[in-house]
Amino acid sequence: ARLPRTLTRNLSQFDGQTVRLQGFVHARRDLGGVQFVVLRDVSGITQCVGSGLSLPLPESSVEVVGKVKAHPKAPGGFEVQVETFTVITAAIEASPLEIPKMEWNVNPETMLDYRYVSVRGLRERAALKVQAELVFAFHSHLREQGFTEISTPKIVSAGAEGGANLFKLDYFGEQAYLAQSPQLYKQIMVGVFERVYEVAPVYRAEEHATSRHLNEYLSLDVEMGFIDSEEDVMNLENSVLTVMMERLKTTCAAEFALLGATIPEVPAHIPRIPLMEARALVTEKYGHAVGGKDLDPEAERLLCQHYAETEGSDFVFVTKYPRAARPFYAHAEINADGSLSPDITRGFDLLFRGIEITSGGQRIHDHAMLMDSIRAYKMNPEAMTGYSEVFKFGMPPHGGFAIGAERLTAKLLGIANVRYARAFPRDRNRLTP
Ligand code: AMO
Repeated sequence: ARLPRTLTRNLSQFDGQTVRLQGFVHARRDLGGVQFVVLRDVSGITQCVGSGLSLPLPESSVEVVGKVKAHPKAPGGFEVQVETFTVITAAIEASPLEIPKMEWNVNPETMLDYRYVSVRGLRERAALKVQAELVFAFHSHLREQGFTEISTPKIVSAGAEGGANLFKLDYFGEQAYLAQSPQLYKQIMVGVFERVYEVAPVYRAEEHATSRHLNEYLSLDVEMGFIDSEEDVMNLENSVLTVMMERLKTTCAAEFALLGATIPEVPAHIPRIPLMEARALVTEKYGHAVGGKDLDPEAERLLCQHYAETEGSDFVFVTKYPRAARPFYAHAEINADGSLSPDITRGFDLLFRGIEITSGGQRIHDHAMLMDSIRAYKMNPEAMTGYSEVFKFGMPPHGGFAIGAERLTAKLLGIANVRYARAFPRDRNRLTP
């Protein structure tokens, strides 16, 4: 009978026994009398040693049957002494990139030009594995908390976040757009399931090339009904992040070791600071004059430095955003006397290791208030009826947030550009592969 396939990761359980491995030729060396093949499978790499082997080109897929032997110098501490070596599918030409030699900072454009093979690199796939585990934990914790997964349209008739960064699309002669966010639909779905989430790509026509912007990114969206305030939403994000980091500890230790990165501790209560205080702190402590109405990238970096140094936290919530820096659906701050603030909202951002990874907040749920806001933002109320009408039908107080998956992944692993936290990034100059 044919031996079952063994993953390279499990070799230590088979010391002295014969195993069957399948994978790709990661590297190879022919010393004449003896040949070495480093075999890469989904779980890691293993050195295989044989004699009289005719070695196929790197990246060929192969099968090795042989005996496992402890070998302190081999990756993983074991090697396989080849008995039979079978080429499953031979590579028909040399790979344009030498997979074992790749680094993110080596020739980045070439890496992306040949992304269909460069994603096979150990570091490259480690980032994608970490992201997959983050998404898994996001699903599992939210399901446990009574959330239902939804799927909202990515072809839409209007933008949710305003601004000019909408991709236009011809929809059978009608003007349509690619969704910037599931925002309006996730709010509507609170009326159905009360607690909802979505994991899906969204689209932003950002013209500029920065290390934090993609034109297509994975948005981890949450919306939750029957809240008291945005504090409930921040508490939920606090616990989601805790579960996500715990998941990484049990599933991605090797990936973090490979990249020399550390999994952060999520404080039981992530520090929270109102935006205006954050701006003042950065100016007073670091002498940085903050431009605009929000935090600029340098202010985000300095604020994170402050909380890392003073509270040992890699995370900080910036709360109570001014109206001028928030979209029309943001709920106004409710003053102590019950009146609504004209210029402060219940919107927040979450910063992590120097950059914004989340926006969120409480939303307007009162129909009249919503219509006022739509008009105040100079939006066309007629174009919004597919959304605004539902607020005539008992929408409860609600709020939510969205995490940019690539930003979180990149910051966790110390990857300098979000493009390398996505398998096939779309940026200003890149539509293939
Ligand atoms: P916002 O527009 O702030 O909020 O986006 C939420 C998060 O998405 C990530 N992000 C990006 N990542 C990569 N490339 C981009 N171009 C990009 N733009 C944004 C960031 C950001 O924090 N509807 C609200 C969310 C909500 O309130 O629920 C929204 O979309 O990590």
